[in-house]
Amino acid sequence: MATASSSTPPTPHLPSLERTKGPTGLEKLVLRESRGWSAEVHLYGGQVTSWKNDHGEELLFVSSKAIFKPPKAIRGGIPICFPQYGTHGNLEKHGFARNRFWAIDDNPPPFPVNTAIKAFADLILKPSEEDTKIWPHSFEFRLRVALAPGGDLILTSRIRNTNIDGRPFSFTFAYHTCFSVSDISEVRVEGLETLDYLDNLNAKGRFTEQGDAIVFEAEIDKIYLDVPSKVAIIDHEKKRTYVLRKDGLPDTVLWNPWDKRSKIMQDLGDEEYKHMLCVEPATVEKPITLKPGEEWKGKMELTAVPSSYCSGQLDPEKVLQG
Ligand code: TA6
Repeated sequence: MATASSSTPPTPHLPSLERTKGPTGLEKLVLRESRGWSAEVHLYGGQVTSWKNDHGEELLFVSSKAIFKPPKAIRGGIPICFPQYGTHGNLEKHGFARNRFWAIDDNPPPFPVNTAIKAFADLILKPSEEDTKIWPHSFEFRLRVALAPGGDLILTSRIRNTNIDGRPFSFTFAYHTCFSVSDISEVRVEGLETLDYLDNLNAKGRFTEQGDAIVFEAEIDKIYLDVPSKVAIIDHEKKRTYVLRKDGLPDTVLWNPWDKRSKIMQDLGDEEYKHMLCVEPATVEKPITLKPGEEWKGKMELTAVPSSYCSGQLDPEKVLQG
């Protein structure tokens, strides 16, 4: 069982970490912090599928048509794209980590200690023999999912090359984070202005973003490059701002399939694109290369705050500089 301190349970009845099963029998871990925030992570895909605030409101988008059954990856939440992001390589799209069963890591190597965090889970993925036929490398992928006091959701990935034949390997990676939004046409994203991006809808060509915050009026599938560590997603209608901080992940993908593509996706409702936005810290343009024994770390931290939004201006004190 993953470790979590239970000396001060968050409520008289609910433990800070619980192992349970979803409706289709897939195992998941439920994390709870003392003020009532919670998160869920499925062992299938090592995928976070829920993050709720202290009012019980879901902050991540998971499709009502999501298929919780292998080999399909779960549509929504935070799929892990590894060892390949998207179609940037010869492997299946987004690699195989998102449709493998991860194990609970009972004995993770030391982690920088934050004693305030009581609710966390450690998962591990090692390649099967079948996997090494697809990608001929040995690795240990450790994922820690933590719920900080106050509700921040923190994902830390540690990937180690365990090849014994001296060979390095290279990979690309993304936290394919799907946020729940009230109405995509009421959302804007700040922190990506003027950056270069690769446009998946335009033969992966390289372009430069305009100076304004990004708003959504059509399908978007862009990989922003060398993105500063903080991006804000402002949901006007919901009066909620998500702040995404990242470390070790230079790029950030923005994706919304819009109406036409939604209609051809089996596991997404026709109108659901209106209520989702994927903002995905990633390393795509420059793959990570690890020699045997080397480890890479990539971290994402999500905060959801009531928007202090006034006359079209995000309060910079509270969000991008906070
Ligand atoms: O990250 C954006 C993206 O690569 C898009 O191109 C889009 O197709 C999406 O991921 C979902 O991919 P999937 O394989 O889950 O259907």
